[in-house]
Amino acid sequence: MVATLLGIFSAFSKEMAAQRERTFLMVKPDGVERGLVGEIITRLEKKGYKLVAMKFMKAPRSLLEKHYEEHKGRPFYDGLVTFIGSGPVVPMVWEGLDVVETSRKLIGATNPRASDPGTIRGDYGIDVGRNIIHGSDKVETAKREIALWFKEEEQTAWEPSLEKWIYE
Ligand code: DAT
Ligand code: MG
Repeated sequence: MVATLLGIFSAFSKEMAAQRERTFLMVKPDGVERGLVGEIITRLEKKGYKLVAMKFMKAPRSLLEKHYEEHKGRPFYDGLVTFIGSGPVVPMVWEGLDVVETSRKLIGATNPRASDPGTIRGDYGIDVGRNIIHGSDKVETAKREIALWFKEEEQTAWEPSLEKWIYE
């Protein structure tokens, strides 16, 4: 009986762990210049998400063109790619239950003027072209973006000791 219950619990835990998807988040050059890297990481850590990978780098244009390929042809595309390549960025991979959708809520709407107060863009931004942070919009997009920015071996598997206080 106990063994059966443990078995069910273990299967359930594994299922929960499997649902802990990953997303790609990146502090943009304006966020770096404005000293918001620490604040942004703090918000994600305090929420309970797990940091899996992080870099500090100036991104080559070829990488940014791939990253933003869905926007190719839009009027803001060239300016966007040039701006994101103009200074250092902090690309990161974060993991957690429903992290893709929920981190987008923490980030706020694309236009910071339409972002709710309490969100990163709502608290720190004004202009759509200076909206501080990027976040993947879907699980599929996250997979593509993570693979674009990080090698498999740069994504660190670890079990934070606080997990049992974050997940039931
Ligand atoms: P998001 O970053 O919220 O996913 P998006 O994918 O539609 O938004 O656009 C990518 C980035 O391009 C966005 O963060 C800022 C810039 N951008 C979007 N729409 C814009 C516009 N109308 N004018 C200037 N920049 C824009
Ligand atoms: Mg987007």
